Amino acid sequence: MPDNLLMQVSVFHTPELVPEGTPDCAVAVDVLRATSTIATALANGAAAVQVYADLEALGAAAAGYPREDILRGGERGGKQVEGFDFGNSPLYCTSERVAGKRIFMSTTNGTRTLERIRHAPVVLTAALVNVGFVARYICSQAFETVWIVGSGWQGNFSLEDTACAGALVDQLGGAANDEAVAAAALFDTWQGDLIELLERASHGQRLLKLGLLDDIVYCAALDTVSALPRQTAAGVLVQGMA
Ligand code: 3SL
Repeated sequence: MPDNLLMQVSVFHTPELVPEGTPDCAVAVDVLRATSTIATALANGAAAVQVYADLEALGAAAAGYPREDILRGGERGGKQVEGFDFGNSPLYCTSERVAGKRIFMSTTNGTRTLERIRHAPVVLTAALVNVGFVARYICSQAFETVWIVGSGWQGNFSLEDTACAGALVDQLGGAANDEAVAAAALFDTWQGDLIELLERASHGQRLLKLGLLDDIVYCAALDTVSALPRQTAAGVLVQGMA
């Protein structure tokens, strides 16, 4: 663990557990699948990903752009929302489909997490696929407080988000709250078999029933996507890597 004594790193398992106050940097995590999809879309050239917890607000914002310039991603309960271009699969976000497009996205839990932390001066998203890139960026800054917020599932803890938070904690060092220590222990235990961990997770089980094993395998891979999703305006994420 790096010797980063000045940084106070806190993990919160769900957006509901985030306290009042504002950290220097807040990181949203939704390994299955919102933040894996955001990282993939931006690494493959999407102009931006705009996130909305509410489908009506998404529709109103998207209506301000020419149809050919945008894609709409909508997921509820793991399934694609009717009338949307895609659900929430990172595998949809190839460069052929997303390069140059502005993506309007709403998902069950991940977009709610981003709404909860949107007032922090620096807002990032992380998934297993890009956790190392996010960690390197945070370590290069002089943040005193970093909050890592899992999305969970409808208010409940999720294994995959906590494991990803633990991967970040391992790489950041600093002083950690109890949840961060537990998250690091979870990641350390499972880092050699992340596919198995995601398959055991309750949301992994839900996705398996929908036939989405390929998404799970993709989301379980460590550091395969070069992306630093960073908020530039409330709910608007762009690629922050040079
Ligand atoms: O809950 C969410 O935000 C989603 O990422 C869930 S799903 O993996 O798309 O089903």
